[in-house]
Amino acid sequence: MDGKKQQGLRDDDYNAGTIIVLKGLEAVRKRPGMYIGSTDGRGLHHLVYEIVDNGIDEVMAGYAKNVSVTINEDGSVTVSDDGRGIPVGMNEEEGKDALEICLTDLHAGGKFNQSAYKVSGGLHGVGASVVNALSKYFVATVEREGSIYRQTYHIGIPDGPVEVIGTSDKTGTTITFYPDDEIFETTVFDYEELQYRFRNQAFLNKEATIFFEDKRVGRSEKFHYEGGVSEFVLYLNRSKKAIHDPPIALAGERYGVQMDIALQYTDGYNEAVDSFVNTIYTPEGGHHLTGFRASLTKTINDYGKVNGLLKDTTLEGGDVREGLTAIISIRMPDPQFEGQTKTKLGSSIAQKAVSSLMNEKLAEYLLENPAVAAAIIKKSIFAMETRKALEKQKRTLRKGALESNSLPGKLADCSEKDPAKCELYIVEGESAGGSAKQGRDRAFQAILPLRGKILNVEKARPDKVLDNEEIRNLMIAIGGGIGDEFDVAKIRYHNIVIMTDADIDGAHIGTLLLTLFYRKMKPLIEHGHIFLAMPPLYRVSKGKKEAYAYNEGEMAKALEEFGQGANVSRYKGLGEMNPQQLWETTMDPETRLMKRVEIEDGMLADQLFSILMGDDVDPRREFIIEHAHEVINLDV
Ligand code: 0RA
Repeated sequence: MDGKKQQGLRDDDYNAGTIIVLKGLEAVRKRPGMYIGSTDGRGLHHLVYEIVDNGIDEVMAGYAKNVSVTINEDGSVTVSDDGRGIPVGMNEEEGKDALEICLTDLHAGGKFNQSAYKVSGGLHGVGASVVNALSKYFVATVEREGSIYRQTYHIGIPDGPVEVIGTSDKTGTTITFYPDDEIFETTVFDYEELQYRFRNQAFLNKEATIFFEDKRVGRSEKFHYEGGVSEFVLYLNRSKKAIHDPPIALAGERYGVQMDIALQYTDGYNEAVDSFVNTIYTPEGGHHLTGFRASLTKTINDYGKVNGLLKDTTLEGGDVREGLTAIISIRMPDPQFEGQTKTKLGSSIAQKAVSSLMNEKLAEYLLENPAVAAAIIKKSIFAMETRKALEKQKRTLRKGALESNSLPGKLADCSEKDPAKCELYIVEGESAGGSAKQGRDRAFQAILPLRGKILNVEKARPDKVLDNEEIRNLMIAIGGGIGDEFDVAKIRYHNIVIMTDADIDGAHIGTLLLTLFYRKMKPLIEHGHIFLAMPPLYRVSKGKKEAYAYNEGEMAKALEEFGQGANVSRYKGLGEMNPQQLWETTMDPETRLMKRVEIEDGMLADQLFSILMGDDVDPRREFIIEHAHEVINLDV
């Protein structure tokens, strides 16, 4: 540790406890990724979530009602709650104020706060001390026991002892922090990102009111939803047509697990079932989701059989989940997480609890609401019939394709056979397709030109999807099948590149393709096989000198380099490039730019596709143009 990092420490502070704390802070600053995931924008926003989660914990424990978050004009963030206030007062054992211990000792959180259903300290919950260590400046203010206490820190090290700065008859905690720009790639907070998180948290904690203000732009809003998870489901269905209203709400406690479940069927074909444990999103599911699914299938089948609505048929899980939007929110002590991203609930008691509650309460609901029950069963039977029609269609197609061993006529395949080395370019338009065929390296690059726009699968009945020739060609060329049984191990290309014009139609075609991949071949995206080609936007030239620019900055730089008399032309479409240019700028692995499509948040991606593609696409063009960047990257 250098001298600067020890600022604010007096010699007599330098006891064994201090050394441990300094070691801890040093570890956090050395490997911030270990504590907050990353040091990019994501990690930056994580700092806010850590602090807000502490406030939400106070709400969940029944001590607070309000949490307010402000992005200050100088870019710092202030989080305030009206909970009990972080404990203050000398801790004899450690020889330090409890407040200081809470905010500097990595392991202090749990020692002081024993609340049962904690968010913080849970999955990624690393506590306020990590935020402190990664902040160039951090101020904690506590109102408690009649006084206002304050302590300030630099990179986690106290500037001095806890001070009393006034009196107060309230309780609560206020923290302001300035993320350290030596640690983070960016320190600029994104309003939409924070807004999305706070809104979800408010839906999941109906007792909480979250105030959010951005002083940089003078924008503010309040999140408070008395309706809790039911209101969450209504919100998720805001651009869809529900077949019953209000949502079905099931709540209760079993085996020490508190459950809040809401479900509503729509006339669409997608399933949007999202689950949470102690308000932590569990995109990988786990035992709570398993219990939900099993009980939903069983309860609906039982009801249908007993009431003569289902004769000699059994509905499958997928049939009863078609068009379903649901939120499963459970709270339990000490949940265990597993899975690739540690977002899968591994506590098996949750399955017992959820299925027990559902078996009882959903059956009861169906009995009391026969019209809704009949509508759900009718919809599920229809889903079963379309599923069977689709299976038959796939069998015929497979037989046909296998027997003739034929790939689509329009596909210009590559000679390489190892999928890991192969690339498929999906190209907008026959003419750009022609250029790509001439310009490509045929050893490993295949070209599939698309004629016009593919079907919007968001709106289409599942058994109509394969009636679309372009989608059939795509499916056969890619080779992994489509829908539930899509098998990523069978794909013929590991890089699948969408190459469209940089205009409105191009953005639209790109979005239609992404919708197809997201809804019908999701593992392609999850395994990182989908890319967007990034053709240059400009060509800068002077005499024989020329350069391609992929953005405005590069264009300006080239202009400066070439000096007076340089020309700029804007590429509007792929068709403006000859095969050689297309290869050099967009297809040559040595020089091209590509973006990998990633799903950061499945729940958000679902909303994005349902809103963008759910209704007539035309009125949404403007939205697509405005948000082309986010839409295409799926990481709004
Ligand atoms: C430890 C113990 C107690 C409360 C808290 C921590 C606490 C931490 C934060 C962080 C942000 N807001 C917070 N509010 C409370 C319980 C103290 C008691 O028993 O009075």
